[in-house]
Amino acid sequence: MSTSINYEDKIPNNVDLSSDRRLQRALEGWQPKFMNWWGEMGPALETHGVYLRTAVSVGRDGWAHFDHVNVPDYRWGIFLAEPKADRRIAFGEHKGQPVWQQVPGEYRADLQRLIVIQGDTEPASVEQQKLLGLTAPSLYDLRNLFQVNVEEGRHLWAMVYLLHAYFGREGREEAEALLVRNSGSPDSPRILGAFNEETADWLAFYMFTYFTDRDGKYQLGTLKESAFDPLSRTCEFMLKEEAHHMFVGTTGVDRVVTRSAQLIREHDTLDIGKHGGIPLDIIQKYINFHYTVSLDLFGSETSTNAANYFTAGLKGRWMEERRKDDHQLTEHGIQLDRPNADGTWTNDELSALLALNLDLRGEYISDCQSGIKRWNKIMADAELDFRFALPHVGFNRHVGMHAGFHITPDGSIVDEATWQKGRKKWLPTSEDLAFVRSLMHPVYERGKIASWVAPPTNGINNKPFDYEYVYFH
Ligand code: BYC
Ligand code: FE
Ligand code: FE
Repeated sequence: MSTSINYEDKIPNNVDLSSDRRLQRALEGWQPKFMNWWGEMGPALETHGVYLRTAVSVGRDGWAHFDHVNVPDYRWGIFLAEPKADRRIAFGEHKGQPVWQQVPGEYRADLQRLIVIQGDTEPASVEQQKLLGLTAPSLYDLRNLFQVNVEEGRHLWAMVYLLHAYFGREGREEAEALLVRNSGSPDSPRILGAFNEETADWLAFYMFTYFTDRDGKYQLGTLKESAFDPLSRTCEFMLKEEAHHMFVGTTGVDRVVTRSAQLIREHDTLDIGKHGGIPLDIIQKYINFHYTVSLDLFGSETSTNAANYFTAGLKGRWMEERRKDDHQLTEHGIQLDRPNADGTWTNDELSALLALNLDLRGEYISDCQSGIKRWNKIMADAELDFRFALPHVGFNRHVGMHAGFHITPDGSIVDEATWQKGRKKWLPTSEDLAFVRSLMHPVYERGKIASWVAPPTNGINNKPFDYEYVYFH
């Protein structure tokens, strides 16, 4: 298997695609369907070249090449990280055995399901972000949006490659279905909840790339541990691309918070809406919303699915190889607070094997906490008393043991009436959303920026902020 990327083929790849004519033909048959989907469901704004990075190798340094490209001409392809010599299964009942280059018959259905769920999220996010190009706050931001979009499109390619190469006819059918389901469609929605929500404005986009792409990072991290080596290598390279998506989210929220702080200082009021800024309480409500719909993506706290995936070697834990235990989890326990109908909490002890979704969610939550710390440092540096916080893990949940309970951001179990009254303080109201949307006007002059967000401290690839990241003619 060669690791340098072949751009001569119709489908760029580093998997020696031309040596397997059947597979190549099948994927070349899917390619025009992907292009049709991109044309219909991809970015609504037409441009004449965006400063994008394209993968040129999968190695550690210098994998990306930057240039202006016409977005539909982006070279979507199939890139797997380099194979590791003598890689062994790191966990579960096959621990210590060589990893698999083919799908074992008994795990076919489970692996296919994991790949389909992962694959479904990628085009979903492109669909959710379709209209954002019409209101970008700067050329720099517009470029970042398109970068994220083309890479999510490539992540779809990554999963479709696995489906075509290893899952036969059923895999090809699933690959077609990935282009048929659509975000928010009443008849054939995307599989996971968060991917049917709207990403209606740029604050939502930054929150999505902070909180929801971060779920992607953690899920891909567990699939990278997989005994099915092609999946592992695929996810490893996707994680490299993913880092930029989260950078867009982290620095995006930083810049909104920075701008709001400036306006508060300048006008000596928290009520900065009339000065073109986003009030801090609205930012907090967006955090509450995007964080909690992303928590739902981790599934139930106890999951026999997750336990079976682990035991079989299909999906590991975050940083599996660095964990200091038996990697089989036959006897460990884990503590968990469970809500009760009478408004109290009960502390339960669970088997660690059943609680793997909870384990991953815990890693994710501590990572999210680092964003809160950054944004509060911006508050402190501006000498403002306001502090952001992550709401309680049970707040606004629709999946898992908190679903069906009304839990406030500070973790009290309350009745329906109290919930309904508090809701408008905790989650974005239709007025909040309309207000944020009213600030969204495109700013497409070089070096200019919208009123509600600070410019970035650095440009992309050492270019300045006022670089012409996007051509319009
Ligand atoms: N919505 O046993 P449980 C990304 C279902 S993001 C709707 O707890 P499990 C990206 C579940 O299917 C990363 N249904 O579930 C980010 C099951 O149904 P059945 C995406 C849900 O399997 C930004 C039932 O409830 N990757 O890459 O342990 C931009 C019982 O649940 C939901 C993955 O998720 C939900 N939220 O865990 C672009 C990795 N949650 O079987 C891209 C692959 C659960 O009873 N997926 N259900 O009919 C998985 O590992 C697991 O399937 C999940 C769920 C973690 C999602
Ligand atoms: Fe992705
Ligand atoms: Fe992403």
